[in-house]
Amino acid sequence: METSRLVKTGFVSIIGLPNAGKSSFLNAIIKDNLAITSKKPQTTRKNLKGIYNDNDSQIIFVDTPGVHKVKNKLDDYMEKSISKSMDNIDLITVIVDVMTIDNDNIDKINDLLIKSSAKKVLIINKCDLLEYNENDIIDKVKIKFDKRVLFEKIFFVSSLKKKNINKVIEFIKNELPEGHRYYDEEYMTDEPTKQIVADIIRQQCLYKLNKEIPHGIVIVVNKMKKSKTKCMNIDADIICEKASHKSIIIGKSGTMIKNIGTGARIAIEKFIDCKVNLKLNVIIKENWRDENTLLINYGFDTKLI
Ligand SMILES: Nc1nc2c(ncn2[C@@H]2O[C@H](COP(=O)(O)OP(=O)(O)OP(=O)(O)O)[C@@H](O)[C@H]2O)c(=O)[nH]1
Ligand SMILES: [Mg+2]
Repeated sequence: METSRLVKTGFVSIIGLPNAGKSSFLNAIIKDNLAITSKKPQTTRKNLKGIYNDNDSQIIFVDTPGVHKVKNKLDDYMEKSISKSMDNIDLITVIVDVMTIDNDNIDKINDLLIKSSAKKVLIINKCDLLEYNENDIIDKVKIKFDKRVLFEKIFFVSSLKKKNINKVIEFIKNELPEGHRYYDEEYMTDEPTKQIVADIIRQQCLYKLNKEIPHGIVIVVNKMKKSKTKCMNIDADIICEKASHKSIIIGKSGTMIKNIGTGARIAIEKFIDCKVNLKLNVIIKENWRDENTLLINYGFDTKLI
């Protein structure tokens, strides 16, 4: 593909409540497993760019954390990330979960949308989960949004089954201005591989650990180095908040940490297409979600959003 030619290009933010399927929507567009997803809310903690390329467009999608109540400084970082994703943006996609829309509280999303002059598209997600009548759903959804929030278009989508994703892309493309590509075409994200690896390990923690434990976990990848045999040696810390959490993460005779390690190793190998040797250490840092210095060390620096 030629890079100097003018194409349709721009930035598109993906916002919504936790668990609505924002990261799954990004993955459906870019690549399975670029963004981690899970059944647990607050899976995404940082904005993540996914770069869509084809012959006549480059669309930079920005996946964001779910809009939720701020209880600590990490939540505050997440909230600021959502607002930042809407600065200088060409279009906002708002994702709602068709299964929960009746009970969802979207006041905060309304506040964010009212403030933004960007074009807006509503994505009703998880449509594979029920038989539906489009007009009934649109009526239900419309009463949730403030009258000042106007959507250019509403789509019924299944991110999991990739239903109607192409229609969304085609629509967005037509809404974007012409310009030069912002990124080389081989890039699907500007996120460092180390951060994606850290997220893959955290995804295994979200899958395998219960209750509040995964929410208090952060992963730091200390080392990622290819050996002479072309195996990637990765050394990472699983940081948790309490001694009791550490024992659960390690598990009886180390079974849980082994389980997390195996799942993470397989997923990392798939992502980087290379054999992996993964070493995990469990470390306790009480209250890290409220400590500025620790948050900065772990990559949650509000100045860098
Ligand atoms: N059946 C079905 N499940 C979906 C669909 N999209 C997402 N999910 C599931 O919904 C859950 C949440 O998906 P995520 O993509 O992690 O949601 P999110 O909005 O990014 O969540 P946060 O990062 O926590 O804000 C996961 O278990 C997904 O597999 C869909 O189209 N159909
Ligand atoms: Mg997410």
